[in-house]
Amino acid sequence: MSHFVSCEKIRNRFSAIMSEMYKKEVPLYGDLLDLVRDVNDKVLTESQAIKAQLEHTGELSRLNMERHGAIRLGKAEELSTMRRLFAVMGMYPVGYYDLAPAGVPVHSTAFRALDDTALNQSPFRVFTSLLRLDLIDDDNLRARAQQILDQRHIFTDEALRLIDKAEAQGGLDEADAETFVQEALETFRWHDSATVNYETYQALLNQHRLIADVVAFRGPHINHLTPRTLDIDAIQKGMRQRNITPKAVIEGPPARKCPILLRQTSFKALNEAVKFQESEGAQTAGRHTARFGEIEQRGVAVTEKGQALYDQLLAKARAEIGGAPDEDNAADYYAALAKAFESYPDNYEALRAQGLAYFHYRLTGKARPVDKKVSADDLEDLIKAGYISYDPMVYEDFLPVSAAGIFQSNLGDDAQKTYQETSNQALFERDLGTPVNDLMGWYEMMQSRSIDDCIEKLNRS
Ligand code: OOG
Ligand code: NI
Repeated sequence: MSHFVSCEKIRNRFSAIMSEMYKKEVPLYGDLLDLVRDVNDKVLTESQAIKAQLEHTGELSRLNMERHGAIRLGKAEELSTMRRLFAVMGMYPVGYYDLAPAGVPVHSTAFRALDDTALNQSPFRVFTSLLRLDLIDDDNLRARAQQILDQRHIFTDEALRLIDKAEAQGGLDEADAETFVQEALETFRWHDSATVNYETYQALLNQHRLIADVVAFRGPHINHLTPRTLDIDAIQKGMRQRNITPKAVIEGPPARKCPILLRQTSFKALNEAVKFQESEGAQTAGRHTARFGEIEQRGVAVTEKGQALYDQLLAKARAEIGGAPDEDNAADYYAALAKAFESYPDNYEALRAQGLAYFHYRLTGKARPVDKKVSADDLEDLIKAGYISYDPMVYEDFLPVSAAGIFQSNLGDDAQKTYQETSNQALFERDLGTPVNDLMGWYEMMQSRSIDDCIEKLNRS
Protein backbone atom coordinates (compact mmCIF):
# COMPACT_ATOMS: atom_id res chain seq x y z
CA MET A 1 0.00 0.00 0.00
CA SER A 2 1.42 3.33 -1.05
CA HIS A 3 1.14 6.10 1.51
CA PHE A 4 1.18 8.72 -1.24
CA VAL A 5 -1.72 11.07 -1.80
CA SER A 6 -3.24 10.74 -5.29
CA CYS A 7 -2.50 13.43 -7.88
CA GLU A 8 -6.26 14.01 -8.12
CA LYS A 9 -6.44 14.89 -4.45
CA ILE A 10 -3.47 17.24 -4.65
CA ARG A 11 -4.92 18.94 -7.74
CA ASN A 12 -8.32 19.29 -6.11
CA ARG A 13 -6.82 20.78 -3.00
CA PHE A 14 -4.67 23.18 -5.01
CA SER A 15 -7.62 24.28 -7.12
CA ALA A 16 -9.68 24.91 -3.96
CA ILE A 17 -7.04 27.02 -2.19
CA MET A 18 -6.33 28.91 -5.40
CA SER A 19 -10.05 29.71 -5.67
CA GLU A 20 -10.13 30.91 -2.05
CA MET A 21 -7.09 33.11 -2.65
CA TYR A 22 -8.55 34.61 -5.82
CA LYS A 23 -11.87 35.30 -4.10
CA LYS A 24 -9.98 37.40 -1.57
CA GLU A 25 -7.83 39.09 -4.21
CA VAL A 26 -10.67 39.77 -6.67
CA PRO A 27 -14.04 39.80 -4.85
CA LEU A 28 -15.92 40.12 -8.17
CA TYR A 29 -14.77 36.56 -8.89
CA GLY A 30 -16.83 35.41 -5.90
CA ASP A 31 -19.88 37.22 -7.29
CA LEU A 32 -19.37 35.45 -10.60
CA LEU A 33 -19.25 32.07 -8.86
CA ASP A 34 -22.62 32.82 -7.24
CA LEU A 35 -24.12 33.81 -10.58
CA VAL A 36 -22.76 30.69 -12.28
CA ARG A 37 -24.14 28.44 -9.56
CA ASP A 38 -27.62 30.01 -9.86
CA VAL A 39 -27.65 29.66 -13.63
CA ASN A 40 -26.39 26.06 -13.54
CA ASP A 41 -28.98 25.04 -10.95
CA LYS A 42 -31.72 26.53 -13.12
CA VAL A 43 -30.54 24.72 -16.26
CA LEU A 44 -30.33 21.39 -14.42
CA THR A 45 -33.81 21.81 -12.92
CA GLU A 46 -35.31 22.76 -16.27
CA SER A 47 -33.62 20.23 -18.53
CA GLN A 48 -33.66 16.55 -17.64
CA ALA A 49 -31.92 15.78 -20.94
CA ILE A 50 -28.89 17.93 -20.13
CA LYS A 51 -28.77 16.52 -16.63
CA ALA A 52 -28.89 12.93 -17.86
CA GLN A 53 -26.20 13.57 -20.46
CA LEU A 54 -23.87 15.10 -17.86
CA GLU A 55 -24.55 12.17 -15.57
CA HIS A 56 -23.58 9.67 -18.27
CA THR A 57 -20.28 11.37 -18.99
CA GLY A 58 -19.44 11.90 -15.32
CA GLU A 59 -19.44 15.70 -15.72
CA LEU A 60 -22.32 16.41 -13.37
CA SER A 61 -20.33 15.85 -10.20
CA ARG A 62 -17.41 17.94 -11.41
CA LEU A 63 -19.43 20.93 -12.63
CA ASN A 64 -19.26 23.08 -9.52
CA MET A 65 -15.55 22.56 -8.99
CA GLU A 66 -14.72 23.05 -12.64
CA ARG A 67 -12.49 26.00 -13.47
CA HIS A 68 -9.41 27.05 -15.40
CA GLY A 69 -6.82 29.65 -14.60
CA ALA A 70 -4.23 31.45 -16.69
CA ILE A 71 -0.66 32.54 -16.12
CA ARG A 72 2.03 34.20 -18.23
CA LEU A 73 5.66 33.17 -17.79
CA GLY A 74 8.81 35.06 -18.75
CA LYS A 75 11.53 32.51 -19.43
CA ALA A 76 12.23 28.94 -20.45
CA GLU A 77 13.36 27.80 -17.02
CA GLU A 78 10.06 29.00 -15.50
CA LEU A 79 8.11 27.01 -18.08
CA SER A 80 10.01 23.78 -17.54
CA THR A 81 9.79 24.03 -13.75
CA MET A 82 6.08 24.84 -14.04
CA ARG A 83 5.70 21.63 -16.06
CA ARG A 84 7.29 19.66 -13.21
CA LEU A 85 5.16 21.45 -10.61
CA PHE A 86 1.94 20.66 -12.47
CA ALA A 87 3.04 17.03 -12.98
CA VAL A 88 2.97 16.58 -9.18
CA MET A 89 -0.76 17.39 -9.47
CA GLY A 90 -1.28 15.07 -12.46
CA MET A 91 -1.48 17.90 -14.99
CA TYR A 92 0.25 17.60 -18.37
CA PRO A 93 0.68 19.96 -21.32
CA VAL A 94 -1.91 19.51 -24.06
CA GLY A 95 -1.84 21.42 -27.33
CA TYR A 96 0.20 24.30 -28.69
CA TYR A 97 -1.43 27.72 -29.14
CA ASP A 98 0.32 30.43 -31.09
CA LEU A 99 -1.06 33.87 -30.22
CA ALA A 100 1.47 35.95 -32.21
CA PRO A 101 -0.63 36.06 -35.40
CA ALA A 102 -3.37 37.69 -33.29
CA GLY A 103 -0.98 40.33 -32.01
CA VAL A 104 -0.19 38.82 -28.60
CA PRO A 105 3.55 38.08 -28.15
CA VAL A 106 3.19 34.68 -26.44
CA HIS A 107 2.80 31.02 -27.22
CA SER A 108 0.96 28.70 -24.90
CA THR A 109 -0.18 25.28 -23.79
CA ALA A 110 -2.80 24.10 -21.31
CA PHE A 111 -1.91 21.87 -18.38
CA ARG A 112 -4.65 19.43 -17.44
CA ALA A 113 -5.38 15.85 -16.45
CA LEU A 114 -5.35 13.27 -19.22
CA ASP A 115 -7.80 10.53 -18.38
CA ASP A 116 -11.57 10.59 -17.95
CA THR A 117 -11.64 9.51 -14.35
CA ALA A 118 -8.96 12.00 -13.39
CA LEU A 119 -10.71 14.81 -15.28
CA ASN A 120 -14.02 14.01 -13.65
CA GLN A 121 -12.44 13.93 -10.22
CA SER A 122 -10.75 17.29 -10.73
CA PRO A 123 -10.98 19.11 -14.06
CA PHE A 124 -8.71 21.99 -13.00
CA ARG A 125 -6.66 23.36 -15.92
CA VAL A 126 -4.17 26.19 -16.38
CA PHE A 127 -3.69 28.03 -19.66
CA THR A 128 0.03 28.76 -19.55
CA SER A 129 1.73 31.27 -21.82
CA LEU A 130 5.39 31.98 -22.37
CA LEU A 131 6.41 35.48 -23.36
CA ARG A 132 8.27 35.67 -26.67
CA LEU A 133 11.01 38.18 -26.01
CA ASP A 134 12.23 37.60 -29.57
CA LEU A 135 9.20 39.62 -30.69
CA ILE A 136 10.37 42.80 -28.88
CA ASP A 137 11.74 44.95 -31.68
CA ASP A 138 13.77 47.37 -29.54
CA ASP A 139 17.18 45.70 -28.93
CA ASN A 140 17.97 47.66 -25.77
CA LEU A 141 14.61 47.02 -24.23
CA ARG A 142 14.81 43.32 -25.09
CA ALA A 143 18.18 43.06 -23.36
CA ARG A 144 16.85 44.94 -20.34
CA ALA A 145 13.77 42.68 -20.11
CA GLN A 146 15.99 39.62 -20.40
CA GLN A 147 18.24 40.90 -17.63
CA ILE A 148 15.29 41.56 -15.30
CA LEU A 149 13.85 38.10 -15.94
CA ASP A 150 17.26 36.43 -15.48
CA GLN A 151 17.32 37.69 -11.92
CA ARG A 152 13.92 36.55 -10.78
CA HIS A 153 12.99 33.31 -9.06
CA ILE A 154 9.29 32.58 -9.07
CA PHE A 155 9.26 29.34 -7.04
CA THR A 156 9.86 29.04 -3.31
CA ASP A 157 12.77 26.85 -2.19
CA GLU A 158 10.36 24.56 -0.39
CA ALA A 159 8.21 24.11 -3.51
CA LEU A 160 11.34 23.21 -5.50
CA ARG A 161 12.46 20.76 -2.83
CA LEU A 162 9.08 19.03 -2.81
CA ILE A 163 8.97 18.80 -6.61
CA ASP A 164 12.35 17.02 -6.46
CA LYS A 165 11.08 14.79 -3.69
CA ALA A 166 7.86 13.90 -5.53
CA GLU A 167 9.86 13.02 -8.63
CA ALA A 168 12.38 10.94 -6.68
CA GLN A 169 9.81 9.00 -4.62
CA GLY A 170 7.01 8.92 -7.15
CA GLY A 171 4.60 10.91 -4.98
CA LEU A 172 4.03 12.85 -1.77
CA ASP A 173 2.55 11.82 1.55
CA GLU A 174 -0.29 13.76 3.19
CA ALA A 175 1.87 16.26 5.09
CA ASP A 176 4.23 16.94 2.18
CA ALA A 177 1.28 17.30 -0.20
CA GLU A 178 -0.27 19.99 1.99
CA THR A 179 3.03 21.88 2.27
CA PHE A 180 3.51 21.51 -1.46
CA VAL A 181 0.16 23.08 -2.45
CA GLN A 182 0.65 25.99 -0.03
CA GLU A 183 4.17 26.63 -1.31
CA ALA A 184 3.10 26.24 -4.95
CA LEU A 185 0.32 28.76 -4.39
CA GLU A 186 2.89 31.44 -3.52
CA THR A 187 4.02 31.54 -7.15
CA PHE A 188 0.51 32.52 -8.30
CA ARG A 189 -0.10 35.26 -5.76
CA TRP A 190 -0.64 38.91 -6.68
CA HIS A 191 2.02 41.41 -5.57
CA ASP A 192 1.08 45.06 -5.59
CA SER A 193 4.66 46.23 -5.84
CA ALA A 194 6.46 45.98 -9.16
CA THR A 195 10.13 44.98 -9.28
CA VAL A 196 11.06 47.84 -11.63
CA ASN A 197 10.88 51.63 -11.59
CA TYR A 198 8.13 53.61 -13.24
CA GLU A 199 10.20 54.50 -16.27
CA THR A 200 11.09 50.89 -17.05
CA TYR A 201 7.47 49.86 -16.56
CA GLN A 202 6.34 52.51 -19.07
CA ALA A 203 8.97 51.44 -21.60
CA LEU A 204 7.81 47.81 -21.31
CA LEU A 205 4.17 48.88 -21.49
CA ASN A 206 4.83 50.85 -24.64
CA GLN A 207 6.21 47.72 -26.31
CA HIS A 208 3.15 45.74 -25.27
CA ARG A 209 0.97 45.75 -22.16
CA LEU A 210 1.51 42.07 -21.78
CA ILE A 211 5.29 42.46 -21.68
CA ALA A 212 4.95 44.85 -18.74
CA ASP A 213 2.61 42.42 -16.98
CA VAL A 214 5.16 39.62 -17.20
CA VAL A 215 8.48 41.42 -16.79
CA ALA A 216 7.67 44.10 -14.20
CA PHE A 217 6.40 41.76 -11.48
CA ARG A 218 7.84 39.21 -9.13
CA GLY A 219 5.90 36.25 -10.46
CA PRO A 220 3.11 34.98 -12.71
CA HIS A 221 0.09 36.12 -10.71
CA ILE A 222 -2.99 34.15 -11.70
CA ASN A 223 -4.82 36.55 -14.01
CA HIS A 224 -8.24 34.89 -14.04
CA LEU A 225 -10.05 31.82 -12.76
CA THR A 226 -12.92 30.68 -14.90
CA PRO A 227 -15.95 28.70 -13.75
CA ARG A 228 -17.95 26.61 -16.23
CA THR A 229 -21.58 27.48 -16.89
CA LEU A 230 -24.30 25.57 -18.71
CA ASP A 231 -25.81 28.75 -20.19
CA ILE A 232 -23.43 31.55 -21.08
CA ASP A 233 -26.10 33.77 -22.65
CA ALA A 234 -27.88 33.86 -19.29
CA ILE A 235 -24.55 34.75 -17.67
CA GLN A 236 -23.87 37.59 -20.11
CA LYS A 237 -27.30 39.06 -19.21
CA GLY A 238 -26.92 38.29 -15.51
CA MET A 239 -23.57 40.09 -15.37
CA ARG A 240 -25.16 43.31 -16.62
CA GLN A 241 -27.96 42.98 -14.06
CA ARG A 242 -25.38 42.64 -11.30
CA ASN A 243 -23.41 45.64 -12.55
CA ILE A 244 -20.47 43.58 -13.73
CA THR A 245 -19.55 44.86 -17.19
CA PRO A 246 -18.98 41.98 -19.62
CA LYS A 247 -16.73 42.23 -22.68
CA ALA A 248 -18.49 43.26 -25.90
CA VAL A 249 -19.20 39.81 -27.31
CA ILE A 250 -19.11 36.16 -26.31
CA GLU A 251 -16.10 34.49 -27.96
CA GLY A 252 -16.45 31.26 -29.91
CA PRO A 253 -19.38 29.64 -31.72
CA PRO A 254 -22.93 31.07 -31.60
CA ALA A 255 -25.63 29.78 -29.24
CA ARG A 256 -26.78 26.34 -30.42
CA LYS A 257 -29.05 23.49 -29.35
CA CYS A 258 -25.96 21.25 -29.35
CA PRO A 259 -23.10 23.43 -28.13
CA ILE A 260 -19.72 22.83 -29.76
CA LEU A 261 -16.23 23.60 -28.45
CA LEU A 262 -16.08 26.54 -26.09
CA ARG A 263 -17.87 29.87 -25.61
CA GLN A 264 -16.33 32.46 -23.30
CA THR A 265 -17.01 35.88 -21.92
CA SER A 266 -15.20 37.99 -19.34
CA PHE A 267 -15.36 41.17 -17.31
CA LYS A 268 -12.75 43.80 -17.93
CA ALA A 269 -9.48 43.74 -16.06
CA LEU A 270 -9.36 45.71 -12.84
CA ASN A 271 -7.32 48.87 -12.75
CA GLU A 272 -5.24 48.26 -9.64
CA ALA A 273 -2.95 50.39 -7.52
CA VAL A 274 0.70 49.33 -7.67
CA LYS A 275 4.00 50.73 -6.42
CA PHE A 276 7.15 51.09 -8.50
CA GLN A 277 10.64 50.82 -7.03
CA GLU A 278 12.69 53.96 -7.58
CA SER A 279 16.30 54.37 -6.53
CA GLU A 280 17.32 54.34 -2.87
CA GLY A 281 14.16 52.75 -1.55
CA ALA A 282 11.75 55.39 -2.84
CA GLN A 283 8.47 54.27 -4.41
CA THR A 284 6.08 55.85 -6.87
CA ALA A 285 2.39 55.03 -7.01
CA GLY A 286 0.82 53.91 -10.26
CA ARG A 287 -1.79 51.58 -11.71
CA HIS A 288 -1.73 48.29 -13.56
CA THR A 289 -4.46 46.29 -15.29
CA ALA A 290 -3.99 42.57 -15.41
CA ARG A 291 -6.57 40.57 -13.56
CA PHE A 292 -10.07 39.89 -14.80
CA GLY A 293 -12.98 37.46 -14.57
CA GLU A 294 -14.04 34.96 -17.18
CA ILE A 295 -16.81 32.40 -17.64
CA GLU A 296 -16.93 29.52 -20.07
CA GLN A 297 -19.49 27.16 -21.53
CA ARG A 298 -18.19 23.90 -22.92
CA GLY A 299 -19.68 21.86 -25.74
CA VAL A 300 -18.81 18.80 -27.76
CA ALA A 301 -15.22 18.35 -29.01
CA VAL A 302 -14.93 18.45 -32.78
CA THR A 303 -12.83 16.41 -35.19
CA GLU A 304 -10.30 17.88 -37.59
CA LYS A 305 -13.12 18.15 -40.12
CA GLY A 306 -15.37 19.83 -37.54
CA GLN A 307 -12.57 22.22 -36.57
CA ALA A 308 -11.93 23.17 -40.19
CA LEU A 309 -15.64 23.94 -40.65
CA TYR A 310 -15.64 25.96 -37.42
CA ASP A 311 -12.58 27.98 -38.48
CA GLN A 312 -14.06 28.61 -41.90
CA LEU A 313 -17.46 29.81 -40.61
CA LEU A 314 -15.92 31.94 -37.88
CA ALA A 315 -13.63 33.61 -40.42
CA LYS A 316 -16.65 34.22 -42.64
CA ALA A 317 -18.57 35.95 -39.84
CA ARG A 318 -15.56 38.08 -38.95
CA ALA A 319 -14.95 39.04 -42.58
CA GLU A 320 -18.59 40.12 -42.76
CA ILE A 321 -18.03 42.81 -40.12
CA GLY A 322 -14.49 43.59 -41.26
CA GLY A 323 -12.40 41.94 -38.52
CA ALA A 324 -12.58 41.33 -34.80
CA PRO A 325 -15.89 42.28 -33.13
CA ASP A 326 -16.13 45.19 -30.68
CA GLU A 327 -18.72 47.29 -28.76
CA ASP A 328 -19.89 49.10 -31.87
CA ASN A 329 -20.65 46.14 -34.10
CA ALA A 330 -21.63 43.49 -31.54
CA ALA A 331 -25.20 43.07 -32.82
CA ASP A 332 -24.07 42.82 -36.46
CA TYR A 333 -21.41 40.33 -35.44
CA TYR A 334 -23.89 38.04 -33.64
CA ALA A 335 -26.19 38.17 -36.69
CA ALA A 336 -23.32 37.35 -39.05
CA LEU A 337 -22.17 34.53 -36.76
CA ALA A 338 -25.63 32.98 -36.50
CA LYS A 339 -26.03 33.16 -40.27
CA ALA A 340 -22.61 31.68 -41.01
CA PHE A 341 -23.20 28.76 -38.64
CA GLU A 342 -26.52 27.78 -40.23
CA SER A 343 -24.50 25.28 -42.24
CA TYR A 344 -23.01 23.63 -39.12
CA PRO A 345 -25.33 20.69 -38.27
CA ASP A 346 -27.03 21.24 -34.93
CA ASN A 347 -28.02 17.77 -33.77
CA TYR A 348 -25.80 15.05 -32.35
CA GLU A 349 -26.88 12.39 -34.88
CA ALA A 350 -25.78 14.55 -37.79
CA LEU A 351 -22.59 15.68 -36.08
CA ARG A 352 -21.70 12.04 -35.55
CA ALA A 353 -22.85 10.76 -38.95
CA GLN A 354 -20.80 13.43 -40.73
CA GLY A 355 -17.71 12.82 -38.62
CA LEU A 356 -17.72 16.36 -37.23
CA ALA A 357 -17.59 15.65 -33.49
CA TYR A 358 -16.30 13.16 -30.92
CA PHE A 359 -18.52 10.94 -28.80
CA HIS A 360 -18.27 8.80 -25.77
CA TYR A 361 -19.84 5.37 -26.33
CA ARG A 362 -21.49 3.32 -23.60
CA LEU A 363 -23.62 0.20 -23.20
CA THR A 364 -27.34 0.77 -22.80
CA GLY A 365 -27.77 -2.28 -20.60
CA LYS A 366 -30.06 -4.03 -23.10
CA ALA A 367 -29.39 -7.75 -22.87
CA ARG A 368 -27.84 -9.31 -25.95
CA PRO A 369 -28.10 -12.96 -26.98
CA VAL A 370 -24.65 -14.53 -26.70
CA ASP A 371 -24.13 -15.68 -30.25
CA LYS A 372 -21.24 -14.39 -32.33
CA LYS A 373 -18.40 -12.15 -31.21
CA VAL A 374 -18.66 -8.50 -32.21
CA SER A 375 -15.97 -6.01 -33.20
CA ALA A 376 -15.65 -2.26 -33.60
CA ASP A 377 -16.77 -2.71 -37.22
CA ASP A 378 -20.23 -3.65 -35.91
CA LEU A 379 -20.61 -0.36 -34.04
CA GLU A 380 -23.35 1.12 -36.24
CA ASP A 381 -25.41 -2.10 -36.14
CA LEU A 382 -25.02 -2.33 -32.38
CA ILE A 383 -26.25 1.26 -32.02
CA LYS A 384 -29.22 0.58 -34.31
CA ALA A 385 -30.10 -2.53 -32.35
CA GLY A 386 -30.05 -0.51 -29.12
CA TYR A 387 -27.06 -2.10 -27.36
CA ILE A 388 -24.75 0.89 -27.55
CA SER A 389 -25.53 4.56 -27.10
CA TYR A 390 -23.37 7.69 -27.15
CA ASP A 391 -22.98 11.08 -25.52
CA PRO A 392 -21.09 14.14 -26.72
CA MET A 393 -17.48 14.20 -25.53
CA VAL A 394 -16.87 17.53 -23.86
CA TYR A 395 -14.14 19.81 -25.24
CA GLU A 396 -11.46 20.04 -22.56
CA ASP A 397 -9.18 22.57 -24.26
CA PHE A 398 -9.01 26.12 -25.61
CA LEU A 399 -9.38 28.05 -28.87
CA PRO A 400 -6.60 30.31 -30.14
CA VAL A 401 -8.89 32.93 -31.72
CA SER A 402 -10.99 33.14 -28.55
CA ALA A 403 -7.90 33.28 -26.35
CA ALA A 404 -6.61 36.17 -28.44
CA GLY A 405 -9.99 37.91 -28.02
CA ILE A 406 -9.79 37.42 -24.24
CA PHE A 407 -6.24 38.78 -24.13
CA GLN A 408 -7.19 41.73 -26.36
CA SER A 409 -10.28 42.73 -24.42
CA ASN A 410 -8.03 43.25 -21.44
CA LEU A 411 -5.20 45.05 -23.15
CA GLY A 412 -6.98 48.16 -24.38
CA ASP A 413 -7.37 49.43 -27.91
CA ASP A 414 -3.91 50.94 -28.13
CA ALA A 415 -2.38 47.52 -27.90
CA GLN A 416 -3.27 46.12 -31.32
CA LYS A 417 -0.01 44.88 -32.85
CA THR A 418 0.93 42.56 -35.64
CA TYR A 419 3.83 40.13 -35.56
CA GLN A 420 5.37 38.64 -38.67
CA GLU A 421 7.28 35.89 -36.86
CA THR A 422 6.11 32.39 -37.58
CA SER A 423 4.83 30.00 -34.98
CA ASN A 424 7.48 28.03 -33.20
CA GLN A 425 6.21 24.89 -31.54
CA ALA A 426 9.65 23.28 -31.59
CA LEU A 427 11.14 26.16 -29.62
CA PHE A 428 8.25 26.07 -27.15
CA GLU A 429 8.75 22.35 -26.59
CA ARG A 430 12.48 22.79 -26.11
CA ASP A 431 11.76 25.40 -23.42
CA LEU A 432 9.07 23.22 -21.88
CA GLY A 433 11.40 20.24 -21.79
CA THR A 434 8.96 17.80 -23.45
CA PRO A 435 6.66 17.69 -26.46
CA VAL A 436 3.07 18.73 -25.74
CA ASN A 437 0.35 16.06 -25.98
CA ASP A 438 -1.36 16.18 -29.35
CA LEU A 439 -4.76 17.80 -28.90
CA MET A 440 -6.82 16.08 -31.62
CA GLY A 441 -5.02 12.81 -31.05
CA TRP A 442 -6.19 12.83 -27.46
CA TYR A 443 -9.93 12.97 -28.38
CA GLU A 444 -9.42 10.37 -31.10
CA MET A 445 -7.84 8.05 -28.55
CA MET A 446 -10.53 8.63 -25.92
CA GLN A 447 -13.27 7.90 -28.44
CA SER A 448 -11.66 4.66 -29.66
CA ARG A 449 -11.07 3.62 -26.10
CA SER A 450 -14.78 4.00 -25.26
CA ILE A 451 -15.73 1.95 -28.33
CA ASP A 452 -13.22 -0.80 -27.51
CA ASP A 453 -14.47 -0.84 -23.97
CA CYS A 454 -18.08 -1.41 -25.12
CA ILE A 455 -17.05 -4.17 -27.52
CA GLU A 456 -15.00 -5.93 -24.88
CA LYS A 457 -17.86 -5.84 -22.39
CA LEU A 458 -20.35 -7.13 -25.00
CA ASN A 459 -18.07 -10.04 -25.81
CA ARG A 460 -17.63 -10.86 -22.16
CA SER A 461 -21.34 -10.91 -21.29
C1 OOG B 1 -4.89 33.86 -21.23
C2 OOG B 1 -6.04 34.11 -22.15
C3 OOG B 1 -6.57 32.81 -22.73
C4 OOG B 1 -8.68 31.43 -22.46
O1 OOG B 1 -9.57 31.03 -21.68
O2 OOG B 1 -8.76 31.31 -23.67
C5 OOG B 1 -7.53 32.11 -21.85
C6 OOG B 1 -4.34 35.10 -20.58
O3 OOG B 1 -4.95 36.18 -20.65
O4 OOG B 1 -3.26 34.96 -19.98
O5 OOG B 1 -7.42 32.03 -20.66
NI1 NI C 1 -9.33 31.79 -19.78
